[in-house]
Amino acid sequence: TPLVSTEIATQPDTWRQAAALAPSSPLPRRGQRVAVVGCGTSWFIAQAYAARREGLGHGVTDAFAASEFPTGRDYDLVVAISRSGTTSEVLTLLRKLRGNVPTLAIIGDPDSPGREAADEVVTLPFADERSVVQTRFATSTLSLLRAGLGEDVESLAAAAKDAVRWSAPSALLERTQITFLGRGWSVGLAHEAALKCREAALAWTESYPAMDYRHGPKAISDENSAVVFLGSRPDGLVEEVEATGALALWFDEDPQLTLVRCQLFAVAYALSKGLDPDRPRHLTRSIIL
Ligand code: F1P
Repeated sequence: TPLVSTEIATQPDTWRQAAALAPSSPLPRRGQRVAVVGCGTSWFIAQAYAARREGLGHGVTDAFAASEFPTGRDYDLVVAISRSGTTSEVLTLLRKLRGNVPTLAIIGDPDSPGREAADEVVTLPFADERSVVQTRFATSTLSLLRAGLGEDVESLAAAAKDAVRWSAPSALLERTQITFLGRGWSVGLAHEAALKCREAALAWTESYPAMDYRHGPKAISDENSAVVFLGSRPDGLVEEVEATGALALWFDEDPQLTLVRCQLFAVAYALSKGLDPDRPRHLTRSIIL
């Protein structure tokens, strides 16, 4: 069994543990202007949280790739997400912000330099993975942050039972091009789902806000494609996807659960191609420049 499969399966538990830290953690407070940064998976989780926090009326929340943070903007708090706590762009940004803007780092490895680089730190060592590919650290970070918004992570973890046992249908595994679509806070999760399949299965995947699919991406769609929706699907879009010959898939559930299904799909897709999902080509656990 690949390591990543075990890490995916333990998710409901690591979500609970992460959410339990929320009351005692220095998370963004209602009304604060917040920026959230990260690289790769951590950036996509930042995007999802930013849209969720703002959507729930907790205040202006922006997300940036750590390398592209617009210094000079006025934020009350910058939250950096990094499993390794060693990613260069994240550490460089935190050190640059020191003394100018309060910072909080959410990291997996408590002994990493990320701990000293930020003013405040929350560590989730129980969610850290041995795989290069991130799964439960990402969703556990999101669970911590969602708990900080007053969301019911306990119910979400209980509802994850079906998602963690899901097997991707063979009709999906047979497709060679997969597009993930989201709306609102699930756009970031769609990007993360697409990245998972690129990393684990070296697959051709794309991801967009669902409405934007019509504005160009649709041109590549045919009977070799599949389109997976995370979150609600705009009226008529499923029919439009199916008319191209592509397979359309969606689930009536919290999009964080659909992300778990996408992680499982990425692993199954890798195995079906004879690839080792624990050892993606050209990748390392973190990028240190
Ligand atoms: C960020 C990251 C991962 C990616 C790859 C390289 O790491 O971009 O998301 O999958 O392994 O590193 P981190 O800053 O969260 O440790």
